[in-house]
Parts: sequence; structure tokens; C-alpha cells
Amino acid sequence: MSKKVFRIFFHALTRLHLAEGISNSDPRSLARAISIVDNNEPEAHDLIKAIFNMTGGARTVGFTGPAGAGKSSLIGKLISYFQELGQKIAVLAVDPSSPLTGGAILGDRVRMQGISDDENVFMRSLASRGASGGVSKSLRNVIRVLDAAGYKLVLVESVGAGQVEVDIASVVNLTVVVLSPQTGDKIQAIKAGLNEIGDLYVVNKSDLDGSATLFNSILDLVGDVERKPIVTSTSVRSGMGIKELALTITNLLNSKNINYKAREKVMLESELKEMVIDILTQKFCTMLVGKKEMYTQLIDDLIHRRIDPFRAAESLADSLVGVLRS
Ligand SMILES: Nc1nc2c(ncn2[C@@H]2O[C@H](COP(=O)(O)OP(=O)(O)OP(=O)(O)O)[C@@H](O)[C@H]2O)c(=O)[nH]1
Ligand SMILES: [Mg+2]
Repeated sequence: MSKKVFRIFFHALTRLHLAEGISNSDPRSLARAISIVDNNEPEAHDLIKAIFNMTGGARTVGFTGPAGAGKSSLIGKLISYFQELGQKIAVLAVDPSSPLTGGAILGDRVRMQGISDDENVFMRSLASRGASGGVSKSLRNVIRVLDAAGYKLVLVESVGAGQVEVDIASVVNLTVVVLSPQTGDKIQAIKAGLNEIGDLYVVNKSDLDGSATLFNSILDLVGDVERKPIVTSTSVRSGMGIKELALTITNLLNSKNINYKAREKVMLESELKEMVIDILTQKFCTMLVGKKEMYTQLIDDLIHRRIDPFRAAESLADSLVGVLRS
């Protein structure tokens, strides 16, 4: 058997085996499948192909916001309320900046007290390193694996700032932005894109000074936003507002006012576009190797100012498209 045939055969077997394990909620299959899609291993495409028609039922909630605002603590408390709904729950922590995600999830397990031993709560840190877009791509597929395994509620905590949070918001059904009076640059953090992504804004640590001021500033800031987000406050320390927050999230997830099918359509459209661009980029990069002579000449022309960058890029692109057509 040639190496290639063996590889195809091996991948097909792995795919079938894993897909079956996932649908039977076998923990080892689940862990392996998540690693495969998180690291975009060669089997990832076949695996998603095998489970795709089992997906579409999970609801996803993203928790984002500055470091230390209380995201993990809040998730830990909310889970017991969500469990009353009798659903299998998964928690994902996305930390693309950390090469050692194992440590992070261990810390989070301590904060999300009381849930680690519960077999209905699956917790996992995702590596999801790589450039912008890498996070959302991997996360989408990890959610699909969990969805196929019967996890109907997936909570995603994003650690990190800026683009990553925006990326995550584009993948989940509902985005909760968690802030606290302690996170010094609070208002700037909201201005830096966070005001556009939240369905819900939570001022956590309301037991501390400054929370009322923060609450009012957020109201001012998101008041004009079209999606009319809800602003609420909580204290993990005193328990204030947690039950209400769980209820608000549950109501939003079940709300007829939010058209999840329409949101899914938007998500699938942007995923499709991203994937086509990825495929074309890869194809063009391979083809560039075959255009080495033209490429070298163009660089030389650029260095000696015989051509401008726009024209150089256009002629190279035209030439590559020509190869595709032929
Ligand atoms: N006073 C007070 N402290 C809180 C509250 N909620 C969380 N904390 C504390 O704030 C610290 C940070 O909480 P985490 O839950 O780890 O915050 P996080 O947003 O998950 O942090 P990262 O994952 O590092 O971004 C911990 O020491 C918590 O005990 C609260 O309501 N009041
Ligand atoms: Mg955390």
C-alpha cells in the first residue's frame, strides 16, 4: 500500500471512529477530536465533514472583557443555575497568547469551584494560537464537536484583549462583556471595540467602590448602540445579581426576538468567505513559486523604481489568475 493510500485509509478510519465516539459522548474521543480541530490537524476536515449534520443545536455564550474582571468566577457561579435546565454544559477558555494553556485552565477550575467533578460540565482550554481569524476558525469547529456530542450550552471565556474578543463575538450566539471597577482602563477598554460586540454588559464586583459610576458610564456609552444591549451588575463575592443574570441569559437564548437562524446565516456566510480566501491564498502562494522569474524581475523593477507597487501587484495577480484559468 502506498503511503498516500495508507494515509487516506487511516484518516477515514480515525474519522469514523471519532465521529462515533463523539456521538456516544466518549470523553477520550471528545478530547482527541477537540485537539484535532483546535490544532487544525490533517484529520480536521474529514472529522467536521462526518459530524456536520449532527450540529446546529447548541447555543453559545461568550464572556469577554478585561483581565481580572471576574469572568471565570462569574461562569463558575452561573453554571449551577444553567444546570437546573438539565443540559450538558461545556466551558471553553480561549487564550491565544498563552503557550501554556494547561496552567490557565487549572487556575480557572479552582475559581469555577464546585463544577470540576460534575460530569455534565466539560471544561477545556484552547490553544488557538496564530493570527487573527485563527481563533474564530478553531473555535467554530470545537463548538461543532461539542454540539455533536450533545452539549447544548457552550460558554466561552476569552482571555486577552482587542481583536480576539471581537473574533469570538462573531462566533457565539450571545456576547456578555464583563467589567469591574478594578480594571483601571475600563472605559477605554469599552471604547476599543467592546461597545459594539455586547448583547449584555455586566458590571461585576459591585461590592467595590466605583461600580455605580462605571454602571452609569456604560449606560451612556451603549445607550445609542442599535442592538440595545442590557446593562446589569453583579457581585460574585456577595452573590448579588447572579441569579438574575442567569435568568437574563436564559431568556435571551430562548427569546423569539433574537433570530438565531438569521445570525447563523451571517456566521456561515462569513465562515465560507474566510475559507474560500484561505484556499485561494494557499493556491496562489503555491503558484507564486512557479512565477519565480516574473516575481524576481518585479522586485528588481520595484527596487529600481521602474514600476510602482500597485502596477507590480496587479500584473502579478493578473498573471496568477491567468494560470488558474488555463
Ligand atoms: N470583590 C470582588 N472580587 C471578585 C468578584 N468576582 C471576582 N473577584 C475576584 O477577582 C479576581 C479575578 O477574578 P477572575 O474570575 O479570575 O477574573 P477573570 O476575568 O476570569 O480573569 P482572567 O481570566 O485573568 O482574564 C479573583 O481574585 C476573584 O476572586 C466580585 O464580585 N467582587
Ligand atoms: Mg478567567
